[in-house]
Amino acid sequence: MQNTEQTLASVLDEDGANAELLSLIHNLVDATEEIAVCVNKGALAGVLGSTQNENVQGETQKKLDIIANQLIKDALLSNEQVRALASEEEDDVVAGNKNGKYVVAFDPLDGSSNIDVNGQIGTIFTIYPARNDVATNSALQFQQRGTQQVCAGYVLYGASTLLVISTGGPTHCFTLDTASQQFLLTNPTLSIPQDTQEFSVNMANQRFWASSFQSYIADLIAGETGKRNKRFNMRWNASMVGDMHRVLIRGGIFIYPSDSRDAKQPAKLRLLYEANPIAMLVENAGGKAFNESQRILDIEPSALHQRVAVIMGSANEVEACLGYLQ
Ligand code: P6P
Repeated sequence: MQNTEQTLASVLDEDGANAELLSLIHNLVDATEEIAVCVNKGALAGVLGSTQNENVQGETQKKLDIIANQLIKDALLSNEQVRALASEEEDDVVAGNKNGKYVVAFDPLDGSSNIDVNGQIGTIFTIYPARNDVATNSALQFQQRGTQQVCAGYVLYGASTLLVISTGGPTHCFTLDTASQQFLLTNPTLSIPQDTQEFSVNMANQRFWASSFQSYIADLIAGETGKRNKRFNMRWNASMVGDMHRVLIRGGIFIYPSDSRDAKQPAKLRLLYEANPIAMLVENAGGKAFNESQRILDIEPSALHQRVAVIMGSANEVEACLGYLQ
């Protein structure tokens, strides 16, 4: 049984993480502590605002996107166990050590539109075993189902800096103790309530959704006056890490459905470094994580930056939503 205030190394060691994986996680987490310092300084560190560059996603890069990406890349490439890395901010895979045992993908700063307004932002990461049947820097290193992840986690930068992580066992939550600069265990086993009265969706896209999904949301809004017979509340932080942390702590359903705004790109969130790692954390906390037809962790990836619809959170509410779509 893990106790609060245990260190990250001690908890993950008890979960069975080997020394190489632990060393990799430590390098990654150390980089997020440096990012937390930049985030906390904000304007005083000159890290707010945008650059003139666009990333592979076609999004304008914020200064902090680039800083966070570079800090994590440097930390990972210093570890001999990293075969390759992939980032939301990098067009292609970056080669590491050809004998490394693991590959790492990350969204260095999820929720970037919140940076300049002091909103919720976070780093999402995922670790897979390296593939020996493809080249070190091949995108095929990451063409693995989410069920193959050996570690998934996020760091949420906010009033407290939190690390939520799983290496296959329970989903743990750690809080950064700024005095010792260590993440200390504050919730050994996150557990998502099976039912909820709180949904999370960007209502501004309502007219672009499929009619079946519009019906589902309409029934949530109808509350006790409609077929759901209970009142619902809504939250939307424009940061998957922020919204999903709330779901992991008190339940809820978070949805980014496909929509008709861009026929070439009906979904928004990225499978590799957003949906899959969060789906692992959700399932290991007793929740469910689907796209509009299948379990996210079972999706066979086809492209490095592919996007996917996301329906995740309280198991019974995810099932209720899927009932409208199928
Ligand atoms: P919208 C952030 O850009 C992100 O990838 C997720 O973190 C967040 O849930 C979503 O996009 C917000 O999208 O369309 O509401 O700005």
